[in-house]
Amino acid sequence: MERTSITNAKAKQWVDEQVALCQPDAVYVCDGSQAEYDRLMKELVDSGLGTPLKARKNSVLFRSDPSDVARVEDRTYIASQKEEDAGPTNHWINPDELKKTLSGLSAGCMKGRTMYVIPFSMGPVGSDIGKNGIEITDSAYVVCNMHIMTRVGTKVLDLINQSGKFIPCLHSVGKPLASGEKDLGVWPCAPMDKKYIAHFPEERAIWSFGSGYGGNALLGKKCLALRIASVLARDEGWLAEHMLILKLTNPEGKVKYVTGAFPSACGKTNLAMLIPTIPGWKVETIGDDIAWMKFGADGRLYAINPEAGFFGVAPGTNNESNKNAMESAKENTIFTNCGLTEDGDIWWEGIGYPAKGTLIDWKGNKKPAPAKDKSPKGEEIAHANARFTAPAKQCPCIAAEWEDPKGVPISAFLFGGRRPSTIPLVHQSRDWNHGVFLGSIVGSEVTAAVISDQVGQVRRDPFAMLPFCGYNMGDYFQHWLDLGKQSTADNLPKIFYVNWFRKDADGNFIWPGYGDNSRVLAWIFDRCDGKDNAVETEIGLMPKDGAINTQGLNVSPAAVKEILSVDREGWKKEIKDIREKHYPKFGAKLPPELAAELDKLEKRLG
Ligand code: GTP
Ligand code: SPV
Ligand code: MN
Repeated sequence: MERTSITNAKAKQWVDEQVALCQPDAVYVCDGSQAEYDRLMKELVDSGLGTPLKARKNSVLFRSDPSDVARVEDRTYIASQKEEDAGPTNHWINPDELKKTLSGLSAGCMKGRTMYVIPFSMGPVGSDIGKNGIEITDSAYVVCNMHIMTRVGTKVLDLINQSGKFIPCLHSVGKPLASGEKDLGVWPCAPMDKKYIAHFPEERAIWSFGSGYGGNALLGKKCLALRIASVLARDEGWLAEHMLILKLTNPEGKVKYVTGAFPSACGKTNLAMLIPTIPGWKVETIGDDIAWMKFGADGRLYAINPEAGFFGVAPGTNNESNKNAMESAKENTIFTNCGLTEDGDIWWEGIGYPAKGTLIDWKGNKKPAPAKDKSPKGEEIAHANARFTAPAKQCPCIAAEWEDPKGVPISAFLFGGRRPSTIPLVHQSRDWNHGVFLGSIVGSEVTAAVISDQVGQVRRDPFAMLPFCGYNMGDYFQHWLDLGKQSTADNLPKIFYVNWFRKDADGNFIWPGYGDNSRVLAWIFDRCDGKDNAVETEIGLMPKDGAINTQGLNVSPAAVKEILSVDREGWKKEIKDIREKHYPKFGAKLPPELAAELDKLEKRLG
């Protein structure tokens, strides 16, 4: 068994213990090289799990098991010592009990497989702000995805060997093989009631069993960079957030950096890469999903993107909506649960062109190409949560400073979600605490990014962190309020609430979104630049008449007016829902400042 490169006693002991428990046939320590990626990918193709795409250089399509297509929030646990520390929005199990269950499931779980040991860094290797982890997995698919999504390799292992500091992440698909048995092209995973995505916040450890998909299995992403990192951030006075980071340049060449927290599949990747429809403005990408932010010596918050790739939603992505994402996934990309065309390319609903001939859908069945680039519900060629895994460096609009370990100074935080009514296109908080209030009340229609019977229903998703906060959400609100006291109003980012998803009576989106969101970004930029472009309303600051550039916009002035006005009746219902159903969940942990903001809003609305 080759394990020579792990020399640190603590790391070696941890790996040895997992070998004894999981009983793999072989152990392999990853070096992060292209040769390693190519070799593992070839094995995945040879085993029938991956289909190389003739039409796309160095790219492979995977089809998962139909039960293993998205995050599983019902099977995701925060196993803190005390139940109260997981809080009302997380699933809690006693950590000793959960470890017992997981140990039982894991005994011999890697029989017939290779155990891969992946040393990885979230953030630029060796930077002060970065964190190192070791993911142990029995999935070569996970190794290849981790190569793209994180920084993997011997340099990271050297740092771990020197320091002994790493976040242990144990992953198994939970499908051991009998002697001579092979996967034979069938995606390995365990049944739903045996899946566990477990976090031990006090130990800073992660243990994931039974799923091979996305955030359940690529443990650097949601498990480490959000759930565990949010706990570190609380303890150390920083922020780990479900936020895109973009660089915005105005026609005069002035630059501001903006982050945005929207729930899963609500537009972060698209906003991070947008091509403005208003002349002279430019958007470049720093990150599309996660931001880690710390105060600099100047009192401003600096953000880094801990990831190295995009795990982006495929359906709806096309050359009109997000050309930069299409270009990012042009080659060297892993596609999961997309359709396959006769000429060996991927296809999905909303790709921007109809397919020809016969397709193979995400379940592996042959199907005639739909007449348009849409399919009837339930008959999709690509799964609604089909994804591409693409290296960030392939993005044409990646900002030059995207890997700067210092991070970029943030001028504005955006919160948002899919709200068909009530919430206007944009409004700004009156001050920091009001902004924290806005973050705390974010709601959104549940999307296919999670396996749930609530898809399509509006649920509260505070700060877009409902599935990702590793501790009590009431304490998390308090953490945000406390951070606001650590700097001055001038230095703190301004806070905005946006909504691209208002619908008309026929259920059509009123706002065209995508590139036209630049019109809102420009207003936000000017707000941060001290321009007199806002009016005070009951709910906060909103664009003055004419302050949003509507030149060339394909929306009627009446409709623009509607989404830029205060829906008083809608907001009254909103307040009632927050007061009766949302805030009571947090009990004594609800900071009084937020209850006070709710009272003030109600009073202003009269
Ligand atoms: P996660 O990776 O799950 O965290 O998602 P995300 O927040 O990055 O969402 P993404 O940008 O991938 O968008 C998800 C879906 O929303 C895609 O199908 C997009 O086409 C659609 N979408 C994104 N932006 C807009 C918009 O401005 N308007 C409308 N109507 N749809 C949008
Ligand atoms: C999300 O669900 O917010 C994602 C996809 O970004 S996953 O990595 O699967 O969590
Ligand atoms: Mn996400």
